[in-house]
Amino acid sequence: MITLFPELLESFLAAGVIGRAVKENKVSVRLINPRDFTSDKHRTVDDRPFGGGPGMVMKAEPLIAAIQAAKVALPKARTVYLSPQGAPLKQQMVRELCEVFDTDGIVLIAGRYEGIDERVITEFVDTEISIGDFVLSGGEVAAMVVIDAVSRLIPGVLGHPLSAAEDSFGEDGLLDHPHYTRPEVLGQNAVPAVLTSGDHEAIARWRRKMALARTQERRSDLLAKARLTAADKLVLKQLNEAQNRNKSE
Ligand code: 9WO
Repeated sequence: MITLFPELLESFLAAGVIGRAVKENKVSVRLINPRDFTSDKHRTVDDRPFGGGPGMVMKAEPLIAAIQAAKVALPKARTVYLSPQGAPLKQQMVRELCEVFDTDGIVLIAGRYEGIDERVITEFVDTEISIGDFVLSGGEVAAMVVIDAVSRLIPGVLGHPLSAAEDSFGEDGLLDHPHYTRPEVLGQNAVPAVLTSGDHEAIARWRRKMALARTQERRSDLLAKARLTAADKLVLKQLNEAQNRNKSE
């Protein structure tokens, strides 16, 4: 990863499941600072924008030198630039990046200031990715999102091997169902009875129904692409009918 602030990544790469994956060499992240590829006295990595205007632009040469250093270690790597102008990140692309990471490696570029010189993008970037429609103060947090999402798909990184596939946006493209743990009664709220019934088929049906209901209520855009069984479609129809009954009351 190319960044002017490598220290931002250190606790992230040391903590939790990512930390363990790094320790066990399932994930390896090398941090390369363009400032280490400057040759002037002030180690300059930014400059004023051609055409004028406020703010600064990341200079091309130190950034290119940093990318080339990364490419010496990973000659076949995919170069990814994180910016609001990129293609929206989806779980499908995370799965693809996990494959690329495994076979060729990935060079992540985190920008700072108002952006990087456009010629670095045209000449060195293979894929420009956005994690959402907002502006950050730099690409590092977005790069951490990519590292996190990709790492948890690597075999053995998550404790429970089924979790990665079963979570929200697993294979079926639905939101996750609600989760509960002890105590069974919390203030006024008891855990849904089905979860303590011991009836594992009923539990699976309830969870699927909750996943469908939440996806329909909160993200109906996801339902169009979701992998739905005939039983799922029946559940959605029943949920709609129940909703319409409530409306007409
Ligand atoms: C600054 C800015 C100011 C006014 C209008 C638009 C603007 N865009 C930017 C901008 O992109 N600043 C960047 C800071 C330069 C590149 C790195 N930075 C960044 C990356 N901010 N937000 C991201 C980002 C990356 C991936 N997904 C969402 C946001």
